[in-house]
Amino acid sequence: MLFKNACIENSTQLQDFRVEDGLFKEIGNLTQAEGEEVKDLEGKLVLPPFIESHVHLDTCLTAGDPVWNMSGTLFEGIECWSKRKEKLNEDDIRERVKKAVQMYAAHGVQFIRTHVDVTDPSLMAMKTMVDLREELKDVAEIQIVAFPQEGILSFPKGKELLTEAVKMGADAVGAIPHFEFTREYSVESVNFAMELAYKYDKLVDVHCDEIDDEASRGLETVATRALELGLFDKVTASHTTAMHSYNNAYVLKLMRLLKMSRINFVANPLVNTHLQGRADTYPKRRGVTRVKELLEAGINVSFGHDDIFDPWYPLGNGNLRDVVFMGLHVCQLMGYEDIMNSYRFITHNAAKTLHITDRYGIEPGKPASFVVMDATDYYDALNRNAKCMASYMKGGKRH
Ligand code: 17E
Ligand code: FE2
Repeated sequence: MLFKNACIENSTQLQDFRVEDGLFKEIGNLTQAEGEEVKDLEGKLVLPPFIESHVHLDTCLTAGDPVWNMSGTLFEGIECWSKRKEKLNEDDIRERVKKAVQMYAAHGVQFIRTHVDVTDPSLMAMKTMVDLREELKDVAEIQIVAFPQEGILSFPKGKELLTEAVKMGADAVGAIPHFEFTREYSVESVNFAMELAYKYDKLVDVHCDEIDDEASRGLETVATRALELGLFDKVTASHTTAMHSYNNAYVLKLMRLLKMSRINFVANPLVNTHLQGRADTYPKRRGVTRVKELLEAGINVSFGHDDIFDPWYPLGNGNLRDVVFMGLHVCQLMGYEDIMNSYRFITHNAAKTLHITDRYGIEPGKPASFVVMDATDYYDALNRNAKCMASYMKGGKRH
């Protein structure tokens, strides 16, 4: 099939591309072969599919059930979730996850990395998500992080539950060092998670320093272990909001290690502008990590939604445009090129985070997965909150 007149990733000239056997065959100025089906895209923007690099699908669509998070803190969110967790059953998880994944799909998202809480002796959410990953594979490719929400060392049998979740088929191992009872537990939890990932050949994605405490230093341990174990870009540090509050002298030193470690970062601008700074009077910190500085240092950063309507975030509809929009404001990335290229936070940069670059991107030989936006370029798409007109996965139209 031949697609004509596409603005591929903000290209100034319109291009055509051919899809054959589910792959991009060629890109350029192409002529219709005999009997070939043609679709004229009339200058619309074509991007590789959007990628949600950080969300909690198991908690989605539970805001207010059984209680609302009144303080807006991470910690009250964890308490609210702990109450909701008692009521979890398979049907409940299935229904909510399917709904959330469909919401994402309608906005052109085809890849989702979800954290799944494994501080639950039944591992109900983990089991169900492993099934759903397979069931929903034609809607979105789901990656599962075994996430110890209430700690590895600070939760009964935390190590065993995390190990069991990895054996059940998690794609990545998580940790939450800033939530552990002590600094010693915090370091040990990161070591444990990363050695587990190394042993079972898994990716790593740590909820790292999601707190306004400038003394929260989980990140240096994550980066050091990524380097020493040779895990490098298989490792991601999510949130890292404490970095917003670190002193500049420490960041200067830290940057060297971060570059050497080659780890990825995920910022969650919607959720962390909401959750952070809650213990401040005025001025109130925004608490989003140092995105601009990380990018300038050549470090990969993607943006995630983190939550859709749950104890940590009471809004959200699966449209990653809103994540980018907030991220650009809060990180002060509002130059022309910054805005034009900002789709990269939810496409190419996120593909690096998910470690899927081998099968991602609009290039001959790669799976023909792409979205068509009702816009002339991404600046226009972002500004007008343009609709996703179509989403093709491996050559097939999904939406
Ligand atoms: N759990 C957590 O520890 N941090 C978050 N931002 C969310 C869940 C959403
Ligand atoms: Fe999160």
